[in-house]
Parts: sequence; structure tokens; C-alpha cells
Amino acid sequence: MANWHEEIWQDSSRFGLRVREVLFAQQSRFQKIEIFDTVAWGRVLTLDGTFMTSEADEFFYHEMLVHPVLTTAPSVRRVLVIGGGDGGTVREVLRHCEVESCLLVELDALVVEACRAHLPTLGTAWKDPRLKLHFGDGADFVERSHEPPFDVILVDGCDPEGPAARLFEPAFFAACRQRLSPTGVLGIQSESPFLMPATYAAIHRSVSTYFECVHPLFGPAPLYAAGPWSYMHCSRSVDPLKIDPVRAARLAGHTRYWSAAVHHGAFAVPAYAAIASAPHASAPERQGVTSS
Ligand code: SPD
Repeated sequence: MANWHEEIWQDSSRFGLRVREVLFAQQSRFQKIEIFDTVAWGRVLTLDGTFMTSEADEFFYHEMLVHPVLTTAPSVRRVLVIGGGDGGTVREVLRHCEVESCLLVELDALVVEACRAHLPTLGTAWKDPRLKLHFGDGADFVERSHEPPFDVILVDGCDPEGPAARLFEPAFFAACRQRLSPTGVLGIQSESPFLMPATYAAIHRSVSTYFECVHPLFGPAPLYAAGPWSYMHCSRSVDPLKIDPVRAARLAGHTRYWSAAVHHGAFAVPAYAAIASAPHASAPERQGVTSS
């Protein structure tokens, strides 16, 4: 009998991968962590059953969370990454030689331990001397930290239910603004505008309360239910389309999805996403109609 891992969304949609072998399965203090070897997507990480990343498609998400911010922020010397314990985001950050320090704040040390052991293709930056790890709650860290200001903050959390919920709250975005330098940029993942239009719109509203310039951007994320994914580029005054040509040139040949052309296209807001986040919009999440 074939073994499948399936993610079920709101009792209405189901997405599954065929599993060849379970490489890691443990309950941490915070969540159930599993890493599977799958038939078609390489190794795959799930947290509490939800797909987080796969070797096959992770480049879409990690490159689009990182490079639209790192190629446009006026300075990228000090970078803070919240979440992202699989290592994919910091791998992309540390491709930029202008980054002098990258601090990864991850809630769950066991996620990092498991991913270091079982997801080596994501974890190529763990030994980079510019990388420092801190284990603890990302929201607490941002709200209480006395670190000097960061040039870039990237938030690579899970979905808003569960341990990452605070990373979507207004107080967290307010604290991010305070932790950034005046020209700093916050980059967040903002969920699926197709499957979760209400969540996407709520995030957009929240960050717009604290940042003068909020620009959503879009890209494919095949592993995340329904495919299209969104991110937000948030700052006081940074133009997200003004790509630093030197940084872009250095990335050439190292990215599999991001390019200057993709970058420009990604900031085009699809009509359905614009409708979802329009003032007074009330698009519901795409969930099941209960049949009697
Ligand atoms: N629905 C899953 C959303 C997960 C977003 N973060 C993934 C972490 C990959 N580094």
C-alpha cells in the first residue's frame, strides 16, 4: 500500500505527495517535525503536517522572499531573519557579499537540527561565519531586542495558525519598524492571495499601518496549496523596482527563479489580489460548503 503525506485545507481541498521513506519524525516542544523522502519532490519538511519546503521547489519561495528585498534595500550589511530554520532563506541572503552579518532567530532548535541533518541542499550556509543563530520566539526578540538597527528584516514563518501566529500581528510589524534603520526594508511572506484572500488582505492592512511603502509581490510556490504565493516589500521610502545593478549582476547564474525581469513582473498585482485587499473588501477564505 503506497504511503502518502496529505495536507488538508479547511476540509475542502487536499494536496498529497507520495512518500518513499520517513527520514525524521519527532514532536518538539512546539510542533511535530517530519522530513520525508518523496518519490517526485526530493526531501520534504512538514511542521504539524503542513508542507514547509521541498528540495524540488524551494527555490521559488526562498529566492522571492529574499532577492526582491536584498537587491533593492539601500544597505544590506545587517540582516535579521525570523523563522526559516530549514536554512533556505539564509542561504539566499548570504549569496550577497555585502551582507556582513545575518542573525537567524528560530523558535525551534529541533527544526534546525533536523534540517541540518536531512536537508543538506538547503543548508549550504550553516557554516558561513557571517551567520549567527539565536533560538527563541521571533516576536519577543524583535519587541525586546537592544541590537543596533537592522538594514533588512525577513520573516520566514509558518502559516498564521500555530506557533507563528504572533508574526502576523500588528504589534510585531510595529516592532519591526522600530528595529529597522531609517532606510531599512522588511520582507514578509504573506500567504496565498487565492486560497486565503482574507488573510492576505489582513496582512496587507496591518503592515500598511506601520510602513509608508508596502508593495505586494507574487510568485509560484508549487508545494503550498493552490500554487500562487505572495510576499510584501515594506519600507519608509524604498522603491522596490530600483534594483542595484551590481548586486543583480552578482546573482546571475546563482538563482533558478529570480531575475531582474521576474522581479519587475512580480510586483504587478493580479486583479483578484487587488480586489481582495481593496478597502472594505470581504473576500472569504476558500473553504468548503458543508453539505447536509
Ligand atoms: N503554507 C506553508 C507556508 C510556509 C511558509 N514558510 C515556509 C518556510 C520555508 N523556509
